[in-house]
Amino acid sequence: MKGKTAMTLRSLTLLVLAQVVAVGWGYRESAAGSITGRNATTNTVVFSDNGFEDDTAGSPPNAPATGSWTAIQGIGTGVDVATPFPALVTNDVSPGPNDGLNYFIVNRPSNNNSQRPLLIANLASPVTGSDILAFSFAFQRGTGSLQMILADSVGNAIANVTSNTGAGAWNLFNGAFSVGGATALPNSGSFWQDVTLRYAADGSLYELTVDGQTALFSGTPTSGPLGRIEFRTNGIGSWYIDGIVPEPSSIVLLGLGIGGVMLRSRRRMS
Ligand SMILES: [Ca+2]
Ligand SMILES: [Ca+2]
Repeated sequence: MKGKTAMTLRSLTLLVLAQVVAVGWGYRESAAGSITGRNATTNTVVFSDNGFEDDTAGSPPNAPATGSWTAIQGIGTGVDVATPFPALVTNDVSPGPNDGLNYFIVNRPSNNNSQRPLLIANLASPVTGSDILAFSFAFQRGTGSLQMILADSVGNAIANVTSNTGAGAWNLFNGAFSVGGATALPNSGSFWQDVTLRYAADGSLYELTVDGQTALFSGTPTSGPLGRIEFRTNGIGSWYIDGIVPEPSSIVLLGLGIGGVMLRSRRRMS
């Protein structure tokens, strides 16, 4: 009996390990790093890009799986063509991607608005009423500063998230830039960060999570239908966005969970 129990335990251990490997492997295969917008209330994906993996380096982004991209090389009056085009898919080894081979670089070469690039993630359908938008991406600030504007579908600003250079760099503002300010969220120009903005269209929620730390907006958020996210530049310099990598810890936990369920059902059977 003891021998049989030991053997069962050994085979179960192998089974659990196989599950961890199989589930981990399958998860990476099926869910590459992604930039994702989700209506968290209705559990509907409203934007999804695989982190530019099927794109051509040196070109503007191609169509994402859900929603659309708009890449513009200059905003404001006097829009002209900057050389090189300052918002492009890249596979440069420095600083390198967060996931896969490709990522996106936004470079503002001068303070002239004609060289102020703009990348817009247009949601497939607006998030309205009390529904919550959860928008996730990987970000590296590099030498630049980000102005991430949550707007309605035609660009009226509802919220502004900025990541400037220096300490206390992640700031939360309302649409008019009149309320809000610095958070204690971690920031660095030299590594990728996982960023999630969660915002309720009725203004009842406005929070930013960076590498697992969450900051709440300090004022009363602006309300309005959420239609797009504009990734703008503030000052001169480059920053980068890419897909978020699924966490290995959650993959292992998923594997262990399935192994545990099988262990329990085996015990019931014996
Ligand atoms: Ca990528
Ligand atoms: Ca693509």
